[in-house]
Amino acid sequence: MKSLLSLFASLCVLCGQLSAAPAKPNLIFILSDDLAQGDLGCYGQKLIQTPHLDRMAREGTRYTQGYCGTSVCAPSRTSLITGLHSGHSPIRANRELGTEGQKPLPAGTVTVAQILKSAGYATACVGKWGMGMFDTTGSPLKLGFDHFFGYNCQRHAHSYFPKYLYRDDQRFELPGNDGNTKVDGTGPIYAQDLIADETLKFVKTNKDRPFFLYYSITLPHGAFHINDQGLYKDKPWTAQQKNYAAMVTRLDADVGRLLALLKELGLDEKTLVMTAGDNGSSFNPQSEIGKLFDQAGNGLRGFKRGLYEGALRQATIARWPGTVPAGRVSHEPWAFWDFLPTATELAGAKLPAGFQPDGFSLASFLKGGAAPQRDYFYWELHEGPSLQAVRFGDWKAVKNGLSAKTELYNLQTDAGEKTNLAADKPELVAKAEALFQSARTTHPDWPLRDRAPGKGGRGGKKQ
Ligand SMILES: [Ca+2]
Repeated sequence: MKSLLSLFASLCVLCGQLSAAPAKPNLIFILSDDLAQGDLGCYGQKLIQTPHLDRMAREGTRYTQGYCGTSVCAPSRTSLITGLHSGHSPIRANRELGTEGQKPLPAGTVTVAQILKSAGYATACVGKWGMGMFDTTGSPLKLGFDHFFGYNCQRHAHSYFPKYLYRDDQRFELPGNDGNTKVDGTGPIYAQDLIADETLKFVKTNKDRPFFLYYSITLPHGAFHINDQGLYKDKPWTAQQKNYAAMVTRLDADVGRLLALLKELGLDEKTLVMTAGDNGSSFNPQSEIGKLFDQAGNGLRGFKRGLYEGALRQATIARWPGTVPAGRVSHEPWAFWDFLPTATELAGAKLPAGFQPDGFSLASFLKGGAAPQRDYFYWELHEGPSLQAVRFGDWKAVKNGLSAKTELYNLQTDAGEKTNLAADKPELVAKAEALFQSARTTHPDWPLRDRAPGKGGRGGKKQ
């Protein structure tokens, strides 16, 4: 009997191995700057064409409650890379340094790239970095990336016709580009052409070994520069509206090129591709672009630099043929700080001793299982008044400044966060306020404030 059981156990192990996803799958995370759910056809957009991302959603799983790290660039990206939510992360707002670069990730920061590199992965960041110049502790080349290509600095990335980019830490010139970061930027070289080509080159070069590509595409963030308005040039829209639509369609096309290459190289079933925006829509619904395209979509409240759902829920899709279920739409929540533990598990890697991410591995969830259970999600942001938000179960609490009253919403019945139930649910407000204290570590750079120092209002740089 014992031997029969052991034979059965061995067969189960064998079956498991045969049906299992490949060991050390390639991992690609495509992070689009300021892309919102409402930009994509698969989330309801009618005017902007996104056929490749829509197909990716049909061939994979689309998530309606995938949350970003927090709702501006640098701290949101820090959560993605470090596995820490913004109550524990070293970067909790955009902070500009000098003429180029942002406040760097400190020495000793653990990153998903380091973990994957230690597991034998080739690693690259292509696009925009924004977490420290090359001569600082926050250089991508010191934090696990073998290769970097693109813009180091967020402000530099506002120009799509920059005067230069970086290959690793070496600057190279783009002659003839005007580097204008406002409007009407122009020049012979559209940076995204080079960035898209570099992603394809990296995949081709590393097709025979495991790789991690952090494709940090700068579109469709402003300035709204495009070298071809394409489908939209004859629309009865403003130039800015045409440019924005063309930028979204352009990033979609470049995702399509990458997916086509994976297929061509026979890598489809060996590669998990995930996409997201780094924060929700950057547009007030009454703005020129927001009014026409309704990026917040789905009736969600708020946008970039706030902590309502329209700022936090991302256009998140995962595709991995044969492993991630096709055509699934999941409404279960997860967040950027889950990516590091997910990648660690999928790669068969180990977390560094003593390092505890805030996130949970989504490996089973991605493959069709349930999302990990957790006590809460937490966000904070220090662009102006210190904002805090927490979600536990269906309840979401938001506090828009140190002295602000805590608001409470039931996301199950009120995803648009229209009805503040704080007065009716004092016990839940008390729970939220306890989490506003316990979910974060104090940090000298990020004290909770009603106003940013030296600012008259919301303050903070816009990225
Ligand atoms: Ca952004």
